[in-house]
Parts: sequence; C-alpha cells; structure tokens
Amino acid sequence: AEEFGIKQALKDLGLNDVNNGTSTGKDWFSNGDIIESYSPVDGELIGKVKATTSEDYEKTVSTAAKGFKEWRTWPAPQRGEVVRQFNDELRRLKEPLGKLVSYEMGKSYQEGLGEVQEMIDICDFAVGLSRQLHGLTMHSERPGHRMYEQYHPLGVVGIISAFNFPVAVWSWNTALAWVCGDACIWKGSEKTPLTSVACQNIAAKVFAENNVPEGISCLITGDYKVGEMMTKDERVPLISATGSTRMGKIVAKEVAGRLGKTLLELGGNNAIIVTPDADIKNTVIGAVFGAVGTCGQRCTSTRRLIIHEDIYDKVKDAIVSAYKQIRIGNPLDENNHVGPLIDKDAVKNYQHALKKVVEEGGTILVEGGVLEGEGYESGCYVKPAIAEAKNDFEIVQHETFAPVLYIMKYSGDVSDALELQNGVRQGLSSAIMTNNLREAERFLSTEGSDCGIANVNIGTSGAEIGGAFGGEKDTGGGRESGSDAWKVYMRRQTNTINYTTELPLAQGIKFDL
Ligand code: UN1
Repeated sequence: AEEFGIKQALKDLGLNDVNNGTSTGKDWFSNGDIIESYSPVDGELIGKVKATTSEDYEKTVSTAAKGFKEWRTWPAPQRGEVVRQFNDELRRLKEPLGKLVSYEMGKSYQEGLGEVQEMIDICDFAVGLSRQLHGLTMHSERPGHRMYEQYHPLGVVGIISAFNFPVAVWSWNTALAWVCGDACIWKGSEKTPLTSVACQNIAAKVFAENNVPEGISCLITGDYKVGEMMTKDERVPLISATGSTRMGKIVAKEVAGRLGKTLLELGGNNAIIVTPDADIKNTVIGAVFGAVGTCGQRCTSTRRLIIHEDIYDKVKDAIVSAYKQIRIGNPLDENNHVGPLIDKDAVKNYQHALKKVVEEGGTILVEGGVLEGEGYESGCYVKPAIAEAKNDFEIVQHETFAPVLYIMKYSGDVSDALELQNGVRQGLSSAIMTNNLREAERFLSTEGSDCGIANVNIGTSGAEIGGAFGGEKDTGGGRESGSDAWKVYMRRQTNTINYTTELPLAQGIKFDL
C-alpha cells in the first residue's frame, strides 16, 4: 500500500492516532470492543476503532437530541453555509479520502474519487436547497383566512449505511438532513470504520469552527446490534437504512412498531434489456461497467442482461470478448479495472452463486475463480464471470453482491423482455438499449419498468445525485439524494390563519351560541 501513499492519506485525514484504537472524537464516544479494519486490497491491518456500547449510545443520542433543539432555530441558509464549508473541506481532501475509500473498501481509485465527488455534488445541492425547503400555499374556503404549509426540522435522524458506498450514502443523508435542521447519528459499516471516522473528523472540524451545537454529526460504530439501539429508540423519528433486503425488513418492522419513519434503500437485481435496435458498442460499455464496476458490489450493479434472440449471439460474443480485456488487481493501481471483493465471506457467496447456477442448469460463458499468488494475497480477488441462465432460477432471483452476470434471451417484443425484467422481487434500477422510440417509450410507460430508476441508452449503475435515488418492491420504496427527497427529513405542518372578527367554520357548518 505504501507505494500508493496510504500512510500520507491517513495522515491528511487526521487518522494517525486512530490506528491504535484508543481515539474518540467529537460526538463519537465509543469505548467498547476493538473493531479491526483489514484492507481487502492487501490483507493488511489498516487501523482499529472501538465499538459503541449502550452507555456510549445513550450519551450520543442525548447529545444529539439536545443539539437539535438549538440547531433547529438556526436559519436554514446559515445551516447551508456550514454545509458549504464542509464541502470546501471535501474538495480539499478529495484525493486522500478517495484513496482511503479505495484501500479500505476495495473499489478502484477512480471510483473512490467518484464517490467523494458524489459527496461534493450533494453538498452543493443541499446548499442551494437551504434557501428553498418550500411548502405550498392554498386558498382557504373561508373569507379572511389564509392557508399554507411549512416544513419544520424533524429531529434526530439515524443513518445506517453499507460498506459498498462507505462515504457517499452518508453524505446524501446528512447534507440534506443538516440543512433541514436535523441532528444525525451515523452507523457506518463495521467493514469500513476508518472512512467513517475520517468523515466524522471532517464534519467535526468545520462544525466546531462554526460553533454548531454538539451532537449534530454523531458517529456510532459497531455491528447490527449498535444499529438496533437506534431502530428501537423513540427519540430517533427517522431511520434511513441502506443494505440488504433482509436487514431492511427487520428495520422496517422495528421502526413501524413505534410509528417511526423509515427511508429504505435495499437490494437490487438490475437488468439491461438489449433490443435489436441497440447500439452494440455502448451496450458493451454500459453492461461491462455495470457488471464488474466496484467488483459487482453496487446496489445498481448490472446482474442480468436480457437480449433479443436476433442479436443474442452478436451481443454475447462482444461482451465475452470485452471480459478478456478486464484487468483485475490492486485498485489503487489505475491500470486495473477491478479490485477485490470486500472480504472472504463475499468470496464464498460469489463461489456459491457460480456453483448454484450450474446446478440449476445454467452454462458458464466466462469462467470465474479466486485469484492466487503475488498481488492477490488478501484472498478477495475474483474473476468476473458470466453465465447463461433462466430468469426463474433461484440464484438469478437472488441478489449476489459479486461480479456474476446472468444473460438470457427473449423473443417477441419489448413487453416480453419487460416480463423478465420485472419478474424479480427487487425494483431498483433498470435500463434499455435501443434507438427505437417506440421501444424506449414503452419501457418508460406505466406498463414498462417497475423500478425506481429506468434508463434509456445508459447502464443501470452510476446515477447522478440530482435525481431521487431508490426503488420499489424489495428495494424498500425509499428515495434519497436529489429531487424532493429532502421532505422525508422534515415534518410538514398545515397552517390556517383567520384574520377576521368572525369565526366561520369549514364545510359551512353552522354553530351559533
Ligand atoms: C449504492 O450502491 O448503494 O448509482 C449506491 C450508482 C451510485 C450510487 C450507488 N451513484 O451506482
């Protein structure tokens, strides 16, 4: 790692002393068991942090609840100004943070930088939003009355994020929640604790410089048990959780049981439909990046290709031959396209999927396998694989977080392809490759894709922050990031004001005393 400047990056991010596991920071009060963070890149120990105990959690949530009471009174544009300064720091630290993301999570350095860019973009978005956060006014049915709605800060927001986007998903939530006037408690993944601490340090510094009350950006560390403290806690009105459908169902039940709100961004099983009118060159780029980028560990990764029979062989051959160009190795080395999986459990899931697809009757088109030898010592590097499969195979119905692409054939028209595409439990991202207007519009119509994201002539992954991000069915229904996703971080109030000397009742009801 040293040749790629990891030590310097840790230093730039203020992580020199986190490496012995003794450090706590502002609004991060963890005193529990040690969590060790090993890099999937080279298997080296990067650092240690302490997990949050229940006493630490109590301290965190009471600090956040207290801080919220003051923060909510700050004018939103002033909160936006703090986010602007936080963003300046992100711009300044883009390279070390992108590098740490790459080293701790395993995605390519380019993608690490791209992830930090998403943070920068959402902060810009949030700063503009801080002068908006608008409700509607409507005409009252009563004379001399005014009616309008306004959005007030919600309270303490709990954020649970996953290892695969260890920094961006936090920022999608916090940047919006902060300008909305909320306090945030973040539980990042226990697989990427150092990137969480790096982000916490950046926010803590900027917040302290601006005299932001204590508790507006809190960090808790540990496994699902720490997350559970938040999901059960009535002082946390909103839980925003990103991760598996299994996790989401548990969180949804727990939070609904206390009538809290959830924002869930769960699994995907994303497909690209390739029609006879597709541009083959762009299809190959979109599909290959979608399937192997981030080593197949994005929620939006391409899992299935649904190809029309007339062009099936042509597209299949083009994709198979593109796979031969893929360079797998240290993700900090910009010559490589694909880095490691996050850990050995992920490698096992990958191996299981390849075995299972064959057992169910699939055919391997591009052989997988775990890489060994020099440069692959961590045991987490695998070869992206392709299998010809049927949509109703159990393994195809299941989201495997690894670079395994299933390809299948459709005949007939685009509605036959849509049957397959929509024929899974998940509903996050989808795409069609076509230059045929009728097919494209059909795909986007009410009878078209049932996903939260539907793209034409673009792959399934790599959404911009300006749109609402999320999906339907087993994906959980939440929307984060752009558009009006901010509304979930606020509470809506309808206000009616009578400025007359009378008190007329609505619906024309007479009530004379
Ligand atoms: C995720 O995998 O949880 O659209 C987020 C994309 C990225 C975000 C993915 N902008 O692929």
